[in-house]
Amino acid sequence: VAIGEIDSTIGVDAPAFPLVARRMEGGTLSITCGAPPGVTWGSDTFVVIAGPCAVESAEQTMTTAQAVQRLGAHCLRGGAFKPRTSPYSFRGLGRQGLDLLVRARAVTGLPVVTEVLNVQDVELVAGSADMLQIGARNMQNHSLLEEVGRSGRPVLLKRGPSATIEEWLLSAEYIANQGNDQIVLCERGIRTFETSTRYTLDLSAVPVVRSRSRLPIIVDPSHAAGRAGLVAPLARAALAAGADGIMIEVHCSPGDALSDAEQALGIEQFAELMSDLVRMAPLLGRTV
Ligand SMILES: [Mn+2]
Repeated sequence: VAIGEIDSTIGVDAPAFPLVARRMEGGTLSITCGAPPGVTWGSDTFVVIAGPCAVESAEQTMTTAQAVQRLGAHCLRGGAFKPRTSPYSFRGLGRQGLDLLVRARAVTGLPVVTEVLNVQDVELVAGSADMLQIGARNMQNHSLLEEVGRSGRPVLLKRGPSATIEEWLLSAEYIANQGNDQIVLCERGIRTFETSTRYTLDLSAVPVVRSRSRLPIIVDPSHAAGRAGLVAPLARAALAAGADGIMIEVHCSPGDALSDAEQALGIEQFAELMSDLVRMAPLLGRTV
């Protein structure tokens, strides 16, 4: 079975989530972000989004952005507004962080993917970002989903760590229901009994979503694994499983990262991963 080909259950989910369900015809939706020609998911390209967990400074953002661009990443990630488990952790630079991302885009040409945390910031973040990320904690924040739906910007919708695939697709339906079907799904690990990884990466979500939804799906191995040493094998597995891309945390100096330091790849590690992906992709009918 070729990548993107689907089984005979095709179309059965249409009543539950008619706008995002897999249809009899049409295949996977193409979702594009950035200035034309832009970056497209749902094509032969295995799209790599890379960058720091958080925007911390001008130098850290620019150095990391230029490095991932040089190594072949397609989009830049970086959090300006950070949801943190503890209110005392670094919570991002806010507006100033958005400005740094815009400067990094101007220099590298990479479209910017960044998280929006609440309804009142959607307009502000949409003014800077090429793609709005809905984080795992907000997957069922329905007023936020509707607001990004109305924004018209492409949306990266992460799976909640305790959400079923069906609940995730229903959340996507909330966005599409506002007239915006420019949605890319992102598997980022689910909560299980296993403690040796931060979360358990549910790679089966890739073929399951492929069979049930017409939206592209990518994988975030960084937050699932929680440790840098596990990121590359899981990223390679995502490509092999048929994902449309990955999102990877990369930092110019991982030991100094203000958030998610344990899982950030250094520039050298990211270079090795990109080289692996470039060599693997043609076997799977993809290019990186
Ligand atoms: Mn992070």
